[in-house]
Formats: sequence, C-alpha cells, structure tokens
Amino acid sequence: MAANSTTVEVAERVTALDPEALRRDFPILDQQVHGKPLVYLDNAATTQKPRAVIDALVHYYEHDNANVHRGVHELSQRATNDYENARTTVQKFLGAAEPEEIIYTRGTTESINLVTASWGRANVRAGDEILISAMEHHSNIVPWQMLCEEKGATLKVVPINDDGEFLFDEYRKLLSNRTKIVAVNHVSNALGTINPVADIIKLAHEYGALALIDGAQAVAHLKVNVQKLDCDFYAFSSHKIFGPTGIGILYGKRALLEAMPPCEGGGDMIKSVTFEKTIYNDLPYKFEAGTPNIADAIGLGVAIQYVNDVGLDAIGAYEDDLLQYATERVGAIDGIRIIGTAKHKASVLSFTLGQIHPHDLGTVLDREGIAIRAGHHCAQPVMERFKVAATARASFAFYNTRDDVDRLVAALEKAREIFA
Ligand code: 7TS
Repeated sequence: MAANSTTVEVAERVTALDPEALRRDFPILDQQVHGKPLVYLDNAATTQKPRAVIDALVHYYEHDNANVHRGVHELSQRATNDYENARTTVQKFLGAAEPEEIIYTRGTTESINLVTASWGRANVRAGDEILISAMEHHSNIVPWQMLCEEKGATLKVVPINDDGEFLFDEYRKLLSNRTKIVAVNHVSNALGTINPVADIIKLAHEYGALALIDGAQAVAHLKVNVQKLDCDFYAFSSHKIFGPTGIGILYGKRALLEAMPPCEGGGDMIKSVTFEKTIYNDLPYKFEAGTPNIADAIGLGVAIQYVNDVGLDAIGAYEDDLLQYATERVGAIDGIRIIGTAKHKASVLSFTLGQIHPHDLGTVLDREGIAIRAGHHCAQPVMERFKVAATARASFAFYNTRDDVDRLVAALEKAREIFA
C-alpha cells in the first residue's frame, strides 16, 4: 500500500540521522545551565554553530584575514576566493542560476529592506497594492508599510484560519492588476505553518505581480529551489541555519537586480567614479558597498556545507517525527493550548498553559536548564489574531531529541503545579 511504503521511507530517512552523534559537533550544547544539562529549544530565534563553522572563523582570522576584491597579495586573494566560494555554495544550495544573483546582506531583515528601498522606491506608485499575509514577522511588515507610506500605496493582508493556515481563496480575491508584489514567509516563526509558496508565487505572476519569499525559518528545515519556485526574491539569515550572525542572503532574479538602483553608495559598488559621473559595478557588487562581512560569509558557506552533509531530506524527516512527538506529549498536558495547528508545519510548537504568563513559563523552564522563547515573536498581528498577548515557543533543530521533549514536558508539569 502507498501509505505503508511512505511510512517505511520516512522511517529509513529518520534512522539515517543520528542526533546524538550530530550533537557532538555543537560544543555549546554540552553544558549545564542552573545545574541541569542544557536543553536548547530556541532554534527559531537562532541556531547553534557546529565546530566546523567556529573553526572556519578562527582559521580565517588566524591565517587569511585581508580585504577582498582589491589586493594583489596572497592573503587578499585567499580571502576573496573563500568569500566568493561561499557565494557559490549559497547559489547551489538555493538552486539559483548564477552566483551573481546572490547578494550578501546582514540578514533577512536587511534583505527585505533592500528590496523595498531599491525595487520598491523605483517601481511602486500611488494607488499600487502590496500583499502580505497575516502571519508575517515584523521584518516582512514594517518595510512594506514604510514604502506604502512614502508612495501612497496600500498594504493588504491575506487572512489566516484558526489553524494558522494561509487562506488561498482570500488571497485570490485580494489580487488584482493593482498588486505590485506579494511578500510572504515560507515558514511562520510564530506558528510553524509551511506556506504553499509555489502556488502563491504562480498566482502572483498570473496577475503580473512579483513574489518575495521570506525564507528565514525555512532553509534549515526544507529543501528550497528558487528556480523551481520561480520566486523573484528569496531572503534568509545565516544565523538561523547554523552559521554566524551578521550575514544573510538576498536572492533575486538577474533581470530584476540589474534593473534595480543600488541602495548604498561607497567602495566596491562602483566601476569608476568622477565628480561628474559614477558608473556602478556589476552584480552582485552593486549591492555590496563597503568592506563586507568576509569572515561570516565564509562561515555561512561552511554552515551550508555542514547542512548538505547531514542532508535536508534526513533533517526534514527527523524533525517531522520529533515535532509530532512533541505535539502529542505537550498537547496532552492539562490546560495547554497549541497556537498553530496547520496541516503542514515545521519545527515550531507555540502554546499557552492555562493562565500562566508565557514569560513566567519561560523563567521556570530556564531554571530547569531549558531554553525556549516567550513573547510575541516579532509577530504581534499573529498574537492579535489568536487573542493572546504572547506564547511560549519551543523550536527544534536536528540536534534535539525525544529526551529534550520529555524534559520540556516534565518542566511544564512542574510549572503547572507551581502556578496552580
Ligand atoms: N522573518 C522570519 C520569518 C523570522 O522568523 C525572522 C526572525 C526574521 C524574518 C528576521 O530575521 P533576522 O535574522 O533579520 O532578525 N525571527 C526570530 C524569531 O522567531 N525569534 O527571534 C527572531
């Protein structure tokens, strides 16, 4: 039977990943917090870094540190090679056609702001409409609001249902020839919902609109291929995929990036400068003014290689199983309300427990050595949609185990007794 063969396939893929062995690659996980072994369940906020990434940063500063794209000397050539090789690693990872379509930024936030400030300023006019969803992170809301305010354009919001799912029919109704761009997340950080981005992009294009995908919560859990998705822009942050902070990616289709004006002026983004006229540099450098974050770009490349070695299929299957286990176990606790019950979810379990404030829950869990996030997760409209001030959120990576979930459940039971 088809269902059986799928189950067998998933089981095989789950066993293909050995979380205990992988944990040993992450030195930070091997520590006690408040006298208890650390359980790190705040991966949606930031992930931990494998030894390979930490070593790459140290190696760079100990052996290769130099500025890029400008030195004839050996160190500068090494730094430039490693920086550009990391770009190619990202290009292949995203399935982009060319490395020139990969722009280094500070992270998802800066990537989206680059699109609103450059493409948006050049293309959005009064009366135009921009569509986002009701489950966006603030960084995929506020830059669009700022653009709309500046241009006299209108921001429209696709609603979500009580499970936290994108309402496709409502989306269809909101689209029109006034729609200039649709910007949605691939995976919601507050709910864990995986959005049907391929269908969202296809429909946007039918209306002549562009599509930007915020992949901050997706790339560490799902295989992404920007050419197959046919998205116009895709943004993510290195620190959410086991790489360093301070570096991220904006993918854009070449023709769009070519036509966009640069955002920042300065070194590296020019071909020639006179007081009369400056000629801008080719892609991707046109968008990378000034000395870039060389070490962390190299670290991102190493993080992606690490993820490739573990394998995103194995990661996805393992995390699906873990999320299902966590949902059943946490869901069985008296007074738990899970926020975000979409059919397709990745790695996030948001919940409230009775009348206990999520911050109090977070504090009790911290005393047990368990790190979760409590708050609005920079997605205040999601909190409003579900009529809660905040949630507690456990978010998983492949180095988390069923034992971590059991520790979480025991600590939640303890919190329930304390606040009863
Ligand atoms: N988009 C989504 C979907 C996110 O989850 C985040 C960060 C961002 C954008 C912004 O990423 P940044 O790297 O530029 O800051 N989300 C979270 C979170 O859930 N907890 O802390 C940060």
